[in-house]
Amino acid sequence: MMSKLFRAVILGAPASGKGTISKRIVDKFGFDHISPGDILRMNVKNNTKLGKEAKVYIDQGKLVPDDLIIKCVTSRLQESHGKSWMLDGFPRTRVQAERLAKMQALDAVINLEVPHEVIIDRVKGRWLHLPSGRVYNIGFNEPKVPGKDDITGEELVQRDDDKPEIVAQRLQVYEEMMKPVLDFYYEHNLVTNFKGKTTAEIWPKVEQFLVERTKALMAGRL
Ligand code: G5P
Ligand code: MG
Repeated sequence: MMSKLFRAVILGAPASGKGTISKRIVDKFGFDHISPGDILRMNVKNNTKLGKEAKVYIDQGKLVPDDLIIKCVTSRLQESHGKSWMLDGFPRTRVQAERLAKMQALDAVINLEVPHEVIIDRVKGRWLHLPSGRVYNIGFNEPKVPGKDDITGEELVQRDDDKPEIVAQRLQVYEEMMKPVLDFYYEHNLVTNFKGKTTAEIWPKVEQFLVERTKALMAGRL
């Protein structure tokens, strides 16, 4: 375990591989992985008040309102107290980025750049274990038993918002909303871009980057 804490966000279009890369970061570096999308989906499944409110937006491929998501992330960050963490898919608006900056200084912003045509192809084969957020894909990281999670053996599901028309809407929202967020982080000199068509191409670069950054943090150079 690291004695100094590392805090990062991982950004990228829908299905760019944030969850997949995050899982590898957790395995290699032991960071706490905080995915507001996963938290929202569990709330939808459990039909909570938050889930009922969020579902309306998620099903249309729209962002849930800032206040709702900020409240959700703030309370999850408190649980992460004392651990290095990475936030997956947050912030998605400038307001979210500014609120996060008030709560916590970041050490890195990892931005995944994957072409849209690759994304549209990928979501068709995505399968998800809802309680853990583990993702699979037909032809890439397939489950050992079709339709079942490797660890628990529980059912895998497909996401309602992975329908082609909703994915198109999510990509459009992403393009509109992310520019101000990235500009905010460029102003703070925090962004590192990782470009590629596959996780095999992107992951070694992210891994190398984090090895160097965490070393720099331990040496007091960050
Ligand atoms: P989410 O849950 O944050 P998105 O849209 O940002 O959703 P998503 O869809 O979860 O992102 P991802 O995590 O970037 O995608 O990608 P992934 O799941 O790891 O990989 C996609 C698929 O590709 C998987 O099946 C994986 O196995 C496969 N794959 C990975 N690498 C490869 C490869 O190399 N080759 C192949 N063939 N396949 C590969 O947000 C959902 C909704 O929640 C709300 C919004 O409504 C949002 O639409 N929300 C927020 N609203 C407001 N503010 C926020 N901050 C919000 N966060 C969530
Ligand atoms: Mg995800």
